[in-house]
Amino acid sequence: MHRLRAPGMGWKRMPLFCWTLYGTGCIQLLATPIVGITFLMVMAERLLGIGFFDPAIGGDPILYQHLFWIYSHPAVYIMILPAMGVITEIIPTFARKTIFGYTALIVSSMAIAFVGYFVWGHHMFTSGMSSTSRWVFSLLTFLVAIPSAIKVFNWTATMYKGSINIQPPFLWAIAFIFVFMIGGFSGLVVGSLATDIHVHDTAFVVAHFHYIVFGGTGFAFFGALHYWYPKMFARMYNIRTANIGLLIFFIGFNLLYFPMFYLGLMGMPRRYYDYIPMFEPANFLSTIGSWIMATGLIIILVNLARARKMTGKAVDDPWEGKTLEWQIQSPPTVENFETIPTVTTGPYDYK
Ligand SMILES: [Cu+2]
Repeated sequence: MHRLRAPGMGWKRMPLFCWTLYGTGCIQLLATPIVGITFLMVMAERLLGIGFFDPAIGGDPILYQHLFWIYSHPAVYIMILPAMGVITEIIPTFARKTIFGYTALIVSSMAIAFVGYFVWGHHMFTSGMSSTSRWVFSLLTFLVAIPSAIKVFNWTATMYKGSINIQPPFLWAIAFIFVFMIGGFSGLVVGSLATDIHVHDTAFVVAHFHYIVFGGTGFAFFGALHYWYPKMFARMYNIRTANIGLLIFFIGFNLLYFPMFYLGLMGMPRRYYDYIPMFEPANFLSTIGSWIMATGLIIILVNLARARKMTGKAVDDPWEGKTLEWQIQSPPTVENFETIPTVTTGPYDYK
């Protein structure tokens, strides 16, 4: 991005998906070495007997937990930032409107990447930390919710008074916003000191995690697949089947994971396959949900796989997207462009 932008493609003309990848790149560069160093420490402990984490040889297991989460909280943003980028591409295309708050979306991506380094302690409220560090981590966790909320606001504002073209990628984006917000709100519950003590290590956390990482990244992944599929393969899938698959998947997803919020609040611990009789009805619903979700997933994947074999080429720009990839033929040729394009407008110039 620093060296290979096309002529005319200023920083403020880059598609926002690229900006989220830029933020992701920063996290990967700075956070991944931490887990690498941690593994080196584990090796030094096991092979050379240097006591880092094992109390028997003078180490501290809580130190391992700190190092793990200093990497692993930013790692969640490695998963969710590109997903947010995908949604930011899909919504203006199908609302036929310029993105609302382009700069705010860049700043929020970079803010998520930055603040994400300072909240790891929220995974360790019950591990034994000083009360001061606990409330500081809780406060910082609330701060990281702000840029995500800015994104949701801007996506909604982009759709406002747009001429909405309801197609599978757009429906995936709407479904993303719905499940991501449930994930986000439940994140406030686990990010607050008092309530986290109650739900820590319960099914509530499992529900929250899946609403963010599967409901967020997973939904955006399928949205992206349906958005760029005609570009990748020059074939169009069956729109109706794609919508039915999404609907079934969405119902199954919520039936699978929503009961876990209830189970966790009632005290069912995570990581156990067995449970007391009072937890049976909700677990039963969850199981049914998983079958419905799998059915939806099969419909979606079969529909996409079948589209590969369909005859008749999809048009190069079926959604009338404005970003550069839609200006070239489908599937893109080697090196994408025959001549280097000159960019004269912003990525979402609909009006
Ligand atoms: Cu975290």
